[in-house]
Amino acid sequence: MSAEFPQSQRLFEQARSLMPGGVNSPVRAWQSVGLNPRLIVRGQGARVYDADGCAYLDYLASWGPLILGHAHPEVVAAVQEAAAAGTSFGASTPGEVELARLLTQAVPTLELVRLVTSGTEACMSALRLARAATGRSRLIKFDGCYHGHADSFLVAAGSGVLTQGIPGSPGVPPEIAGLTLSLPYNDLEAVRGAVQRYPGEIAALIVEPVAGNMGVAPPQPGFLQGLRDICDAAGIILIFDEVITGFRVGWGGAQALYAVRPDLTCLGKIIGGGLPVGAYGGRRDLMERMAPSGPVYQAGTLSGNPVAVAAGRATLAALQDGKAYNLLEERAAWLESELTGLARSRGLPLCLNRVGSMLTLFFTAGPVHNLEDAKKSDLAAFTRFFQGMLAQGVYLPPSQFEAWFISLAHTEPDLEATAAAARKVLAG
Ligand code: HOZ
Repeated sequence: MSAEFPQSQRLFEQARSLMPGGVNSPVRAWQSVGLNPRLIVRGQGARVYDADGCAYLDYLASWGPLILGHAHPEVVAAVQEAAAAGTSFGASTPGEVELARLLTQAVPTLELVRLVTSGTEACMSALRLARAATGRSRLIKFDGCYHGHADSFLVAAGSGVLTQGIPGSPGVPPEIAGLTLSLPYNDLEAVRGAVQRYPGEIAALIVEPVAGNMGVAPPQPGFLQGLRDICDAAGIILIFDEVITGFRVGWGGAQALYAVRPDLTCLGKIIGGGLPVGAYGGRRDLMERMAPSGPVYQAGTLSGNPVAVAAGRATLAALQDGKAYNLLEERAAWLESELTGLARSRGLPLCLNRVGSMLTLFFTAGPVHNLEDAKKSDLAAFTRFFQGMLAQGVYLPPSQFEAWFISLAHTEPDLEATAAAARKVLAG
């Protein structure tokens, strides 16, 4: 590690002696970008500050939740007020009812919703419900999509699993992994083939309606509706994992943007405003199978935690006025056109995929429609870019296979500074 960052160095050395790899989630270790991580002590607006006092324009946004930026005053005030009234009761609170109301109004397919504490829990629970409702065991997912770290999903998964080059995970029994069929994203023929191969055996199909964990790969026209049609014909429960896209690509999520109705939806990230909240919900007849209305069990001491729920409500309130998504679109489109213009003028083999305020600059000429395409990226070139941008004060996700997130706190001058940094780094 560079001696220029002595505090991060000292703290990370301590961390390594205390936690596996020095981190509490593998993607934070920066292993694939040839550096040790900077430890972050503070965030404000579009910036984070490391332990050595350096400021960075932040496009990680805590991996997606911080659509308002760091320490947004209304979120901070809501958290302070909720914490002062008691941090956890293990009993129902009015705030949970309000968040559930907001979610069900914003996402009409959520006829009933259950709050949990993470996206992993949301996806794991939705899958259990689909298996219970259908009496079937198999699952279809897509290569490079990531639905949290529950056993059934760690098959050809994206995000940190992909970044680390681990195809699955030791500890997942082969009997469980064998029930998961992982197929190429955006390939309806592959889905039809799998459904024909296992008639009456597939409980659920789970998809990120905009893939974000192999880097951003938008659904091709007709892909999501095609999945809906296949699931309808075969009695398969269609689950949209909107943990990233929910309230990111628009109010109502990707299902509103693409006008396709899943049976179940998983949420997380933005709905907790930077605190731990997940949710799953959907068709009433399915959700009523969950305990205590029905026999399918799922529970949590901190589910619907009052402080986390307060952060989520404050975040959604700030997004609700309709202007927020126009502004995000405008700013993200500007950055896209600067970066693609730069690539074109320099003749660089780059491909930028963007949906709303989530984007990835792939170091390949593209197009990138699926994991195989994403893997054509020049990872050494990405690493040089990541390191160069960091040196220019721009903090990107430390992997080619992740999404950058633009927040409402990113001002026009911030984006201009980002484009200027990219110009400099790509020229070098
Ligand atoms: N979904 C996040 C990355 N794409 C997960 C972050 C983590 O694993 O810590």
